[in-house]
Amino acid sequence: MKVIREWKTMLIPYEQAVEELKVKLKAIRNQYRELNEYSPIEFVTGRVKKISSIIEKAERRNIPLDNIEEEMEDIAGLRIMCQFIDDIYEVVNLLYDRSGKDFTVLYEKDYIKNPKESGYKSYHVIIKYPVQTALGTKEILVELQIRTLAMNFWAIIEHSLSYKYKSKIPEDIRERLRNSALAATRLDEEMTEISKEVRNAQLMFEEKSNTVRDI
Ligand code: 0O2
Repeated sequence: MKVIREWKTMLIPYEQAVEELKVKLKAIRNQYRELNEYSPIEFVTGRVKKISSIIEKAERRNIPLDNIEEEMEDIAGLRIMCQFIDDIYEVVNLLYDRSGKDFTVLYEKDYIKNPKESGYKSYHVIIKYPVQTALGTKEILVELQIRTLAMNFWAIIEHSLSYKYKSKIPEDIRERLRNSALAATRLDEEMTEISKEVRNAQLMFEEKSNTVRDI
């Protein structure tokens, strides 16, 4: 059984990984903005799982505490929020393009095409990230959750209700949450349609002004 001090020591490289990845992902967003280009990344957050949550999950998933670093992939987690569903896939491609450089993509879970029973939607990418420590390089697992603002809104509310009801949300509320997940999906789809219309209108406007200039 680990004592608190041992847990804290174990978690140091995880905190470092979260901080470094936040800087790297925010830098990608800023590069787009400096080039005056649309950024598929809206904002990034990150956290290291609380010790109590690690122990609770290890018990629930039957993971021996000695194996958690190999078997629990979300001790370090980052969330990448996007405006539109298409942006999520652009971010995923971006991660694959960088794979083998700063980090290595191990696998993914597409809860957008296959939502969870709760209604949860998000795209999870698990990476292996090398952290430079005083004792040498340590490779740790990091979970990147990529989602739209609407998916994030839903997940935050559902998560806090889950916490309040200690994961036993009453069936009527679960049903309403599933319905609100569908409403969030409709909102995302509608926003995508609107953005396409705006882009088409912009293209038509640019073509028109080019024709006027050519005359
Ligand atoms: P946190 O730190 O409180 O967010 P499991 O955790 O066993 O259900 P698994 O297979 O270990 O799932 O990993 P998975 O499916 O990738 O889920 C891990 C994380 O995804 C969760 O972390 C949540 O952040 C998010 N997630 C998954 N399902 C749901 C859901 O139904 N609702 C919400 N709001 N979030 C979900 P944790 O462990 O909850 O920790």
